[in-house]
Amino acid sequence: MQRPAVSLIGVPTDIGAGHRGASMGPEALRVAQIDQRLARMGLDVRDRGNLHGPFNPWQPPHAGYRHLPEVAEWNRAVHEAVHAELREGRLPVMLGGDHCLAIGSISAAARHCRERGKKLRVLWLDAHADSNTSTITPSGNIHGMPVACLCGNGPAELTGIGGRTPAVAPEVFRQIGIRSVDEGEKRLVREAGLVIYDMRHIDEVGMRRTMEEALDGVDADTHLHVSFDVDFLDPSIAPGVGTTVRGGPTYRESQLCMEMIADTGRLASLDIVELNPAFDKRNQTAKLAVDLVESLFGKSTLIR
Ligand code: B3U
Ligand code: MN
Ligand code: MN
Repeated sequence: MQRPAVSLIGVPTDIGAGHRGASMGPEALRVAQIDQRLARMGLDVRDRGNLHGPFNPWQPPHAGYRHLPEVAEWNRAVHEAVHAELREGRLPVMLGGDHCLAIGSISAAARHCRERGKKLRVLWLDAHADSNTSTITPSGNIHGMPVACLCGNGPAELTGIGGRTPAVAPEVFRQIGIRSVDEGEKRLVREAGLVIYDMRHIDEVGMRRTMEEALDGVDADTHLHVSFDVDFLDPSIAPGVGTTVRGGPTYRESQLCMEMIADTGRLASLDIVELNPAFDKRNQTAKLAVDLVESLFGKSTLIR
Protein backbone atom coordinates (compact mmCIF):
# COMPACT_ATOMS: atom_id res chain seq x y z
CA MET A 1 0.00 0.00 0.00
CA GLN A 2 1.21 3.47 -0.83
CA ARG A 3 2.03 5.41 2.37
CA PRO A 4 0.01 8.62 2.34
CA ALA A 5 1.01 12.02 3.63
CA VAL A 6 -1.28 12.89 6.52
CA SER A 7 -2.31 16.32 7.80
CA LEU A 8 -3.87 16.57 11.25
CA ILE A 9 -6.39 19.42 11.58
CA GLY A 10 -7.72 20.25 15.06
CA VAL A 11 -11.35 21.41 15.14
CA PRO A 12 -11.83 22.36 18.81
CA THR A 13 -15.54 22.97 19.02
CA ASP A 14 -18.70 21.56 20.60
CA ILE A 15 -20.88 24.09 18.78
CA GLY A 16 -23.24 21.42 17.34
CA ALA A 17 -23.44 19.17 20.42
CA GLY A 18 -25.80 18.80 23.35
CA HIS A 19 -23.00 18.55 25.91
CA ARG A 20 -19.94 20.74 26.31
CA GLY A 21 -16.49 19.15 26.06
CA ALA A 22 -15.92 17.80 22.52
CA SER A 23 -13.93 21.00 22.04
CA MET A 24 -11.20 19.30 24.11
CA GLY A 25 -11.09 16.33 21.71
CA PRO A 26 -8.15 17.52 19.58
CA GLU A 27 -5.86 17.92 22.61
CA ALA A 28 -6.91 14.53 24.02
CA LEU A 29 -5.93 12.88 20.71
CA ARG A 30 -2.61 14.71 20.77
CA VAL A 31 -2.03 13.65 24.39
CA ALA A 32 -2.66 10.07 23.17
CA GLN A 33 0.17 10.77 20.67
CA ILE A 34 -1.77 10.40 17.45
CA ASP A 35 0.97 12.18 15.49
CA GLN A 36 3.87 10.12 16.85
CA ARG A 37 1.96 6.85 16.51
CA LEU A 38 1.21 7.45 12.84
CA ALA A 39 4.71 8.77 12.18
CA ARG A 40 6.15 5.60 13.73
CA MET A 41 4.27 3.62 11.08
CA GLY A 42 6.27 5.41 8.42
CA LEU A 43 3.65 8.00 7.46
CA ASP A 44 4.60 11.58 6.70
CA VAL A 45 2.54 13.34 9.40
CA ARG A 46 2.11 17.08 9.80
CA ASP A 47 0.05 18.60 12.58
CA ARG A 48 -1.48 21.76 11.14
CA GLY A 49 -2.64 22.93 14.58
CA ASN A 50 -6.19 24.03 15.31
CA LEU A 51 -8.74 25.86 13.21
CA HIS A 52 -10.41 28.84 14.85
CA GLY A 53 -14.06 29.74 15.10
CA PRO A 54 -16.67 31.31 17.37
CA PHE A 55 -16.99 30.39 21.02
CA ASN A 56 -19.97 28.33 22.09
CA PRO A 57 -22.62 30.82 23.29
CA TRP A 58 -24.67 27.92 24.75
CA GLN A 59 -28.04 29.22 23.60
CA PRO A 60 -31.35 27.34 23.21
CA PRO A 61 -32.46 26.38 19.68
CA HIS A 62 -33.78 29.12 17.41
CA ALA A 63 -36.21 28.02 14.66
CA GLY A 64 -35.11 24.41 15.16
CA TYR A 65 -31.34 25.02 15.20
CA ARG A 66 -28.87 25.69 17.98
CA HIS A 67 -26.01 27.99 17.01
CA LEU A 68 -26.66 27.94 13.25
CA PRO A 69 -24.46 30.98 12.35
CA GLU A 70 -21.61 29.63 14.50
CA VAL A 71 -21.92 26.12 13.02
CA ALA A 72 -21.78 27.64 9.53
CA GLU A 73 -18.66 29.65 10.37
CA TRP A 74 -16.80 26.63 11.75
CA ASN A 75 -17.77 24.55 8.74
CA ARG A 76 -16.63 27.13 6.21
CA ALA A 77 -13.20 26.99 7.89
CA VAL A 78 -13.21 23.16 7.87
CA HIS A 79 -14.23 23.07 4.21
CA GLU A 80 -11.40 25.36 3.09
CA ALA A 81 -8.76 23.58 5.21
CA VAL A 82 -9.76 20.10 3.98
CA HIS A 83 -9.99 21.17 0.36
CA ALA A 84 -6.53 22.77 0.54
CA GLU A 85 -4.95 19.59 1.96
CA LEU A 86 -6.62 17.38 -0.66
CA ARG A 87 -5.45 19.67 -3.44
CA GLU A 88 -1.88 19.22 -2.15
CA GLY A 89 -2.31 15.46 -2.38
CA ARG A 90 -2.42 15.02 1.39
CA LEU A 91 -4.85 13.03 3.51
CA PRO A 92 -6.67 15.34 5.96
CA VAL A 93 -7.59 13.97 9.40
CA MET A 94 -10.06 16.04 11.41
CA LEU A 95 -9.36 15.94 15.12
CA GLY A 96 -12.87 16.83 16.34
CA GLY A 97 -14.86 18.39 17.63
CA ASP A 98 -18.50 17.43 17.32
CA HIS A 99 -19.96 15.72 14.25
CA CYS A 100 -21.35 18.89 12.67
CA LEU A 101 -17.83 19.39 11.25
CA ALA A 102 -18.52 16.60 8.73
CA ILE A 103 -20.58 19.10 6.74
CA GLY A 104 -17.37 20.99 5.98
CA SER A 105 -15.08 17.99 5.53
CA ILE A 106 -17.37 15.87 3.35
CA SER A 107 -18.46 18.80 1.18
CA ALA A 108 -14.74 19.43 0.60
CA ALA A 109 -14.10 15.78 -0.28
CA ALA A 110 -17.06 15.92 -2.69
CA ARG A 111 -15.72 19.09 -4.32
CA HIS A 112 -12.29 17.50 -4.68
CA CYS A 113 -13.87 14.40 -6.28
CA ARG A 114 -15.74 16.56 -8.80
CA GLU A 115 -12.50 18.34 -9.72
CA ARG A 116 -10.56 15.08 -10.10
CA GLY A 117 -13.27 12.88 -11.62
CA LYS A 118 -13.31 10.55 -8.63
CA LYS A 119 -16.17 8.67 -7.01
CA LEU A 120 -16.92 9.45 -3.38
CA ARG A 121 -17.83 6.79 -0.83
CA VAL A 122 -18.50 7.83 2.78
CA LEU A 123 -18.37 5.29 5.59
CA TRP A 124 -20.36 6.80 8.46
CA LEU A 125 -19.42 4.91 11.64
CA ASP A 126 -21.89 6.02 14.30
CA ALA A 127 -24.54 4.96 16.82
CA HIS A 128 -26.79 7.64 15.26
CA ALA A 129 -28.05 8.29 11.73
CA ASP A 130 -27.42 12.07 12.06
CA SER A 131 -30.21 12.68 9.54
CA ASN A 132 -32.45 15.09 11.46
CA THR A 133 -33.87 18.35 10.15
CA SER A 134 -35.10 21.47 11.96
CA THR A 135 -38.70 20.26 11.98
CA ILE A 136 -38.10 16.76 13.36
CA THR A 137 -35.05 17.21 15.60
CA PRO A 138 -35.70 16.41 19.26
CA SER A 139 -32.85 18.69 20.36
CA GLY A 140 -31.99 21.34 17.75
CA ASN A 141 -28.37 20.11 17.97
CA ILE A 142 -26.81 20.28 14.53
CA HIS A 143 -24.47 17.32 15.19
CA GLY A 144 -27.66 15.27 14.69
CA MET A 145 -28.16 16.76 11.17
CA PRO A 146 -24.97 16.57 9.04
CA VAL A 147 -26.10 13.72 6.77
CA ALA A 148 -29.36 15.50 5.95
CA CYS A 149 -27.51 18.80 5.31
CA LEU A 150 -24.98 17.15 3.01
CA CYS A 151 -27.87 15.64 1.02
CA GLY A 152 -29.37 19.12 0.61
CA ASN A 153 -31.97 18.85 3.36
CA GLY A 154 -31.15 21.74 5.68
CA PRO A 155 -30.59 25.51 5.89
CA ALA A 156 -28.88 27.26 2.96
CA GLU A 157 -26.04 28.41 5.27
CA LEU A 158 -25.03 24.73 5.60
CA THR A 159 -26.27 23.05 2.41
CA GLY A 160 -24.49 25.68 0.28
CA ILE A 161 -21.02 25.17 1.77
CA GLY A 162 -18.67 24.26 -1.07
CA GLY A 163 -20.83 25.83 -3.75
CA ARG A 164 -22.96 22.85 -4.76
CA THR A 165 -26.33 21.85 -3.29
CA PRO A 166 -26.71 19.02 -2.56
CA ALA A 167 -23.04 18.45 -1.79
CA VAL A 168 -23.51 14.70 -2.20
CA ALA A 169 -26.14 12.15 -3.19
CA PRO A 170 -27.50 9.86 -0.45
CA GLU A 171 -26.05 6.89 -2.38
CA VAL A 172 -22.49 7.81 -1.34
CA PHE A 173 -23.20 6.89 2.30
CA ARG A 174 -22.84 3.56 4.06
CA GLN A 175 -23.87 3.95 7.70
CA ILE A 176 -22.47 1.33 10.07
CA GLY A 177 -23.21 0.58 13.74
CA ILE A 178 -26.48 2.53 13.88
CA ARG A 179 -28.67 1.85 16.92
CA SER A 180 -30.37 5.14 17.81
CA VAL A 181 -32.65 6.77 15.23
CA ASP A 182 -35.40 9.22 16.18
CA GLU A 183 -38.99 8.62 15.02
CA GLY A 184 -39.17 11.35 12.34
CA GLU A 185 -35.61 10.56 11.32
CA LYS A 186 -36.57 6.95 10.49
CA ARG A 187 -38.98 8.15 7.82
CA LEU A 188 -36.38 10.52 6.33
CA VAL A 189 -33.63 7.90 6.07
CA ARG A 190 -36.08 5.52 4.39
CA GLU A 191 -37.20 8.19 1.92
CA ALA A 192 -33.60 9.18 1.16
CA GLY A 193 -32.74 5.50 0.57
CA LEU A 194 -29.72 5.65 2.87
CA VAL A 195 -27.88 2.34 3.14
CA ILE A 196 -27.73 1.52 6.84
CA TYR A 197 -25.96 -1.44 8.41
CA ASP A 198 -27.48 -1.24 11.87
CA MET A 199 -26.41 -3.30 14.89
CA ARG A 200 -29.08 -5.88 14.07
CA HIS A 201 -27.37 -6.43 10.72
CA ILE A 202 -23.93 -6.68 12.35
CA ASP A 203 -25.30 -9.14 14.94
CA GLU A 204 -26.82 -11.31 12.22
CA VAL A 205 -24.14 -11.41 9.54
CA GLY A 206 -21.05 -10.29 11.48
CA MET A 207 -18.67 -7.38 10.95
CA ARG A 208 -16.77 -9.15 8.16
CA ARG A 209 -19.81 -9.54 5.86
CA THR A 210 -21.03 -6.07 6.83
CA MET A 211 -17.77 -4.47 5.75
CA GLU A 212 -17.59 -6.52 2.55
CA GLU A 213 -21.02 -5.12 1.69
CA ALA A 214 -20.18 -1.56 2.74
CA LEU A 215 -16.98 -1.59 0.67
CA ASP A 216 -18.48 -3.30 -2.37
CA GLY A 217 -17.71 -1.30 -5.52
CA VAL A 218 -14.78 0.61 -3.98
CA ASP A 219 -12.06 0.67 -6.66
CA ALA A 220 -9.00 2.61 -7.80
CA ASP A 221 -11.19 5.62 -8.71
CA THR A 222 -12.82 5.82 -5.29
CA HIS A 223 -12.12 8.49 -2.70
CA LEU A 224 -12.98 6.84 0.62
CA HIS A 225 -13.95 9.21 3.41
CA VAL A 226 -14.38 7.74 6.90
CA SER A 227 -16.48 9.75 9.34
CA PHE A 228 -15.73 8.06 12.67
CA ASP A 229 -18.06 9.14 15.47
CA VAL A 230 -16.48 7.64 18.57
CA ASP A 231 -19.96 6.81 19.95
CA PHE A 232 -19.99 4.07 17.26
CA LEU A 233 -18.01 2.00 19.80
CA ASP A 234 -19.63 0.18 22.68
CA PRO A 235 -19.62 2.49 25.74
CA SER A 236 -17.97 -0.23 27.86
CA ILE A 237 -14.76 0.37 25.88
CA ALA A 238 -15.39 4.02 24.92
CA PRO A 239 -17.04 6.02 27.72
CA GLY A 240 -15.58 9.35 26.57
CA VAL A 241 -18.49 10.60 24.46
CA GLY A 242 -21.48 12.81 25.24
CA THR A 243 -24.18 10.51 23.91
CA THR A 244 -23.39 6.87 24.70
CA VAL A 245 -25.71 4.20 23.30
CA ARG A 246 -25.18 0.71 24.59
CA GLY A 247 -24.88 -2.29 22.32
CA GLY A 248 -22.14 -1.05 19.97
CA PRO A 249 -19.28 -2.90 18.28
CA THR A 250 -16.73 -4.59 20.53
CA TYR A 251 -12.99 -3.94 20.48
CA ARG A 252 -12.39 -6.84 18.07
CA GLU A 253 -15.27 -5.93 15.77
CA SER A 254 -14.06 -2.34 15.61
CA GLN A 255 -10.51 -3.42 14.83
CA LEU A 256 -11.73 -5.66 12.01
CA CYS A 257 -13.85 -2.83 10.63
CA MET A 258 -10.79 -0.54 10.50
CA GLU A 259 -8.50 -3.24 9.09
CA MET A 260 -10.88 -4.05 6.26
CA ILE A 261 -11.06 -0.36 5.33
CA ALA A 262 -7.23 -0.22 5.37
CA ASP A 263 -7.06 -3.24 3.06
CA THR A 264 -8.80 -1.28 0.29
CA GLY A 265 -5.90 1.19 0.18
CA ARG A 266 -8.39 3.91 -0.73
CA LEU A 267 -8.71 5.88 2.51
CA ALA A 268 -8.42 9.53 1.45
CA SER A 269 -9.92 11.63 4.29
CA LEU A 270 -11.01 11.04 7.88
CA ASP A 271 -13.05 12.65 10.66
CA ILE A 272 -12.54 11.59 14.28
CA VAL A 273 -15.46 13.21 16.11
CA GLU A 274 -17.49 13.39 19.33
CA LEU A 275 -14.58 12.40 21.58
CA ASN A 276 -15.44 14.18 24.84
CA PRO A 277 -12.66 14.15 27.46
CA ALA A 278 -15.09 15.51 30.09
CA PHE A 279 -16.76 12.08 30.08
CA ASP A 280 -13.60 10.01 29.67
CA LYS A 281 -11.55 8.07 32.19
CA ARG A 282 -7.78 8.62 32.06
CA ASN A 283 -7.99 9.41 28.34
CA GLN A 284 -8.83 5.77 27.58
CA THR A 285 -11.27 6.60 24.78
CA ALA A 286 -8.72 8.84 23.06
CA LYS A 287 -6.12 6.07 23.34
CA LEU A 288 -8.56 3.55 21.88
CA ALA A 289 -9.43 5.92 19.04
CA VAL A 290 -5.72 6.22 18.24
CA ASP A 291 -5.30 2.40 18.30
CA LEU A 292 -8.15 2.11 15.84
CA VAL A 293 -6.79 4.87 13.62
CA GLU A 294 -3.48 2.98 13.44
CA SER A 295 -5.41 -0.02 12.14
CA LEU A 296 -7.25 2.22 9.70
CA PHE A 297 -3.86 3.24 8.28
CA GLY A 298 -2.82 -0.39 7.89
CA LYS A 299 -0.92 -1.30 11.04
CA SER A 300 -1.89 -4.99 10.86
CA THR A 301 -0.69 -5.33 7.27
CA LEU A 302 2.76 -4.32 8.48
CA ILE A 303 3.07 -7.47 10.61
CA ARG A 304 1.44 -9.95 8.25
N1 B3U B 1 -30.61 11.99 17.36
C1 B3U B 1 -30.46 12.87 18.49
C2 B3U B 1 -29.24 12.52 19.31
C3 B3U B 1 -27.93 12.57 18.68
C4 B3U B 1 -27.55 12.58 17.38
N2 B3U B 1 -26.21 12.58 17.34
C5 B3U B 1 -25.80 12.55 18.55
N3 B3U B 1 -26.82 12.56 19.38
N4 B3U B 1 -24.51 12.50 18.97
C6 B3U B 1 -30.45 14.34 18.05
O1 B3U B 1 -30.38 15.20 18.92
O2 B3U B 1 -30.53 14.62 16.86
MN1 MN C 1 -22.54 11.40 14.75
MN1 MN D 1 -23.27 9.50 17.30
